[in-house]
Amino acid sequence: MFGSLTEKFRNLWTHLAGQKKLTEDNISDAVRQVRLALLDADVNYTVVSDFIKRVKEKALGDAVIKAVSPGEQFIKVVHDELMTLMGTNEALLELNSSPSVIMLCGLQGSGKTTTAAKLAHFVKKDRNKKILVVACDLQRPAAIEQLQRLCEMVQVPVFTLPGETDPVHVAEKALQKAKTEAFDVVIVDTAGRLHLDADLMQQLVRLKKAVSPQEVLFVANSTTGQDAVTTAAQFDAQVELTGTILTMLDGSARAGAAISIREVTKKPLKFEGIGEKIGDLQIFNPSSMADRILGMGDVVNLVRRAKEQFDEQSEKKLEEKLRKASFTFDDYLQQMKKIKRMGPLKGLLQMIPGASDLPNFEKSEEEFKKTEAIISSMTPEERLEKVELIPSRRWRMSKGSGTTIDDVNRLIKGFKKMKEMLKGLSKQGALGGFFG
Ligand SMILES: Nc1nc2c(ncn2[C@@H]2O[C@H](COP(=O)(O)OP(=O)(O)O)[C@@H](O)[C@H]2O)c(=O)[nH]1
Ligand SMILES: [Mg+2]
Repeated sequence: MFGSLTEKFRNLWTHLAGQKKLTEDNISDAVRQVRLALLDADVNYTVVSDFIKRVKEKALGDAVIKAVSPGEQFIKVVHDELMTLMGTNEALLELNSSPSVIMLCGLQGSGKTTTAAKLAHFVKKDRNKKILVVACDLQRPAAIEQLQRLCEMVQVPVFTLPGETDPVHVAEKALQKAKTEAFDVVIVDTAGRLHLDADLMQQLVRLKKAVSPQEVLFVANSTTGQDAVTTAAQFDAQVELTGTILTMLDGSARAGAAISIREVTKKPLKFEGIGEKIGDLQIFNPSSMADRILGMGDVVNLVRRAKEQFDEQSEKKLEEKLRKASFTFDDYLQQMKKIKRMGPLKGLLQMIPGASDLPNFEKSEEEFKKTEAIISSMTPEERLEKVELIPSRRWRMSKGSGTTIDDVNRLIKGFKKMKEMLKGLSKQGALGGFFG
């Protein structure tokens, strides 16, 4: 997701791996890299300065744990501070009134209408509530239809007043209906403009007064970086937000918006939009986001699932092998088999740090079948890498397994990559958590 930032942090992690303890000297480079990476990701300058100050204080403080390597220690400090920056815990919706009103606001194209429908779907299935969505964007002719079309898919009714030009009037009538018909949650979609303007703000202030929402959520297009931050601050000043929903996090979004909006508005990040489909909305999780920013994959979840499948004994042996760099094709196949048993492959592989670099990531299921066939057609010496895998051997393997020479080459490359990756993890002590 955050390609360049992730890449930078990964280098930094490797860089600190050999250090004995954290000193002003040896972290200065890492600190500088973190600073640059964050600025590069379009994080607000003041936010970065404060962040760096806290990271330095903590990293050099007396809380350094003996049992972990300095590199890990440093990453943990950065991780924890990132988490703090993004709110530490998941922030849930306040839905205690009857009905509870959620008002969405933001610039045009930020994803309000889509998010209104996604949110309706989410609240409906997650909290089992009766929901009414209100079309208060009377600015664009197609806006109401768009909302109706989306809500139809999740079978949530949309309230409209054809011919009405004042959104406040629509909202008031909708609220009346919600009260008499015992709706639990009312979601109000509002109009946006391309830029902030006084008219729009006035309208939102009046709307808010009319429906007294429990939640006023700012919908932010995270690809707009600093602009989204400035806009968030201005919306907050006018209508007092209760939180933010970040949209477009599926693209090549930079982490800047996620980090800065929370810090600048001091309001929690509640959800993240990760696609155009109705189901593409999830609760914003600061820890998982910090993981993603640091390029660690979703290690927490992976470990939890891995633990159910991997038996300790054989993992100890594997770790030993990795340390001695005697990881063989047989081990590779075994690991692949275990990973395969763990569940939907793509999701799982994405959770492994660095695994997205493995070849043919998209076609993993198919690859496994070929992998199995190719390794089965290797001689014992070949599997133990006791002989060089020269072209004639590779050709024989492809014939024996009914695959192409390209498949064989790719497998050998993938094997080497995994071996390298696991060796790297093992050196950093990360395998203790990963397999332990
Ligand atoms: N990729 C992606 N597209 C989104 C997301 N949320 C909304 N969109 C798209 O962004 C465009 C604008 O969204 P819309 O809801 O109409 O924005 P509004 O003007 O604020 O109501 C639409 O084409 C949506 O499908 C998201 O999380 N990811
Ligand atoms: Mg809209």
